[in-house]
Amino acid sequence: MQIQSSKISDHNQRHKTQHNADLSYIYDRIEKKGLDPEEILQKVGDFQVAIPSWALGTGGTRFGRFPSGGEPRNLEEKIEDVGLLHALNRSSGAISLHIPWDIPKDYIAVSNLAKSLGLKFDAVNSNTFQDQLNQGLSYKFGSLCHTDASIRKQAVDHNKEVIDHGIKIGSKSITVWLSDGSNFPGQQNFRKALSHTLDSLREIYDHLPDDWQMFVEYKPFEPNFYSTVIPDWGTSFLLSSKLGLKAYSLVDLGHHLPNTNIEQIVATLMGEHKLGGFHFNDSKFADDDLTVGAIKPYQLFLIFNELIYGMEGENEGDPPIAWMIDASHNVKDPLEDLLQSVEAIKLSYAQALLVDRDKLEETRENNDVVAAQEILQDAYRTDVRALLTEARIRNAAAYDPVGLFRTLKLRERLMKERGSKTIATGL
Ligand code: RM4
Ligand code: MN
Ligand code: MN
Repeated sequence: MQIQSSKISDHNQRHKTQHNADLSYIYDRIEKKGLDPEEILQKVGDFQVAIPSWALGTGGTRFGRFPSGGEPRNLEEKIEDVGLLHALNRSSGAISLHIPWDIPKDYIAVSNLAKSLGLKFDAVNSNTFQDQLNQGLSYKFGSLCHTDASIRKQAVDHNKEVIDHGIKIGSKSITVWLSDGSNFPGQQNFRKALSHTLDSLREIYDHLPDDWQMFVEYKPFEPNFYSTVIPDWGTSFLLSSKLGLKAYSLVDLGHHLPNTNIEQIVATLMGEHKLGGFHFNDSKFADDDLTVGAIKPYQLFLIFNELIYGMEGENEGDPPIAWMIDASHNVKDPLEDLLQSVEAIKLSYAQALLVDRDKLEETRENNDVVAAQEILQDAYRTDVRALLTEARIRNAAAYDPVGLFRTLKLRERLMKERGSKTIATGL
């Protein structure tokens, strides 16, 4: 299913007067700050966030799942869903596949479908946290870290296959997230587990084409609760440094214990030129996978403040960071939730672009704590929504993506087309 472009332009036309009034406010604010609104608009319009193929269906917890209908039944329909998002916001121009949940059957057909919707293929993801039907050996006690060399080999081979699938669709990176770890003290030899993991990752790394990157994701707990083999940014950094120039750390916002200073982690990794991937979500506790910006929008702004400091400074020559949403939608419509997440990411990005960096540095040099806070909060409290809207309108996307999704009854149409009992593969 696709949206007719006239539906979008009619919708935009209806909101034109209101939008123009809102836009003049923000243009004024930006100019008063001595910045160029057009330049900021361009950056905001260009910012693209990949959508994971596993976030298009309803997520669940171990207690249950409440699908709302019309979920994509196969990879093609997942790509079509991301196409809908991208048509509405022109900011979700990539999809990230999880293997084996989404193995393309016909690479050319899948590539052509994506291209026709303006989509690229982002990082491919391997899965050694579940046992698949017909799989020889079990990952119950780990994969790349396993005590048994034949299980490690099976997991390494799977990652190599994931790279091979990615090559065929034009991906340029693989994300490795491991659930490996232990549930009880004494269960695992920490040092052996880490060293097996490094050796296994080395074999996968050797399989990477020259123009590929590997992202090493970390997570402090779940599904293992006593220890995980790659629990934190430091361990991820250690591994990516040992692996080589094509390996980077990946920050998933939900993979931190409560109150961790994630912006500082971002600053440190960027200082080492080792931040390669980013998974956005929000949380109250840890890997809650909630809508981006739903709970801690100021933290997201502070993270963007560090990202921009790097991207517009010493990290300018680094490969672009792979931005992705990694969220789950237990009670919301997945597509509406994703639209909200993309909006929240771009709002924080735009607000952080408004920070007067020279002045901020000056206040820091002078240890003027109050003035430093004023500068950050002045940017954070600026209402930049009309700027995002303007960027969308210029890119032929919708004035109000969620509003139009509802007016056009897209979910109802998807339910009619696909049925109300469909369940997408994923978690
Ligand atoms: C993990 C992690 C990975 C994602 C899986 C589905 O918690 O965030 O990035 O691949 O979930
Ligand atoms: Mn993640
Ligand atoms: Mn996660």
